Amino acid sequence: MALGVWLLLYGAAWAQDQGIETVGRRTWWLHENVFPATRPIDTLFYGILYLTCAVGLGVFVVLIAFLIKYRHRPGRHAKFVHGNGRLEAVWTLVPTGILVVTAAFSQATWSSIKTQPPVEDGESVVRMEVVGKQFQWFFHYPGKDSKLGPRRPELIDPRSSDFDRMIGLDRTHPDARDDIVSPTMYIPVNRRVYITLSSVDVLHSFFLPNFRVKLDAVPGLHGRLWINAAKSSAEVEGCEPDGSPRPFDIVCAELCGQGHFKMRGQLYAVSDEEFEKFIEEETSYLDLGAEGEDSEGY
Ligand SMILES: [Cu+2]
Repeated sequence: MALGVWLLLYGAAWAQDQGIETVGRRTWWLHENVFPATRPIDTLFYGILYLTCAVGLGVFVVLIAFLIKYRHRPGRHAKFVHGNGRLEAVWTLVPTGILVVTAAFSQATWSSIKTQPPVEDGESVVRMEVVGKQFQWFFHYPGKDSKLGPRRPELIDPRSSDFDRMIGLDRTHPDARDDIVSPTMYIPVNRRVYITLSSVDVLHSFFLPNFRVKLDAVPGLHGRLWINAAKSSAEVEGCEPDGSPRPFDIVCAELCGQGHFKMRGQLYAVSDEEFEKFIEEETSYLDLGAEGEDSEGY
């Protein structure tokens, strides 16, 4: 135990010396939650933590008290007990009740997070795709036509250094012409973001500690999740010495190969203006050609 704690602390100190950013280096506890819909997860976490701590402590106290009270003494004989019906009913019914209440609360929380809220008329939401690849995350935005272009497995080239080829985006399709593929995630604050999640190779798990959101990225399947940042990443994580905002962490939470440990990403939750600026800037790098000019339906 002591050795484990020492290794953990030593490892974290070593990583910071090497300039490797360690996940959660700003806290040893839960990251600040910026996704209001998932606050009940924190309530559940603390509720279960306090409850199990109380039960665990109680068991240890009773155990130690009984060890002392019924220790061996000369002339004392053990008594055979046939059981106690009332006691057995209590220790069966109380935990059952606690489990049923916890399960009901968990179920309600789970469905409220998993059910995607409908988009109201005139509401501006962000739709995007997140693609996992050994050992990097890619963020695919629809661009100005608001349509995500198709990706095709036969176009995937894992050895390419071109983002389009890495995720197999079909640039010949009209919907894909103005699409953006970025290795960094940007989202606007206080706007719902609907994410389609997939993988081009093995199982990954898209984990956003600040949002209490985690979903497996499964090759061949499309996972769906939604998030909403109530605070910008700069408000929570602060700024670098040069004044640029720090991002939220994106972590791969599924052992996906030798480079799993470095499969991290950055999520910048920014103002609407900064988000539009990101889209503008990324769009300006695209070679849209003459046909690109008529995609102004934004
Ligand atoms: Cu991974």
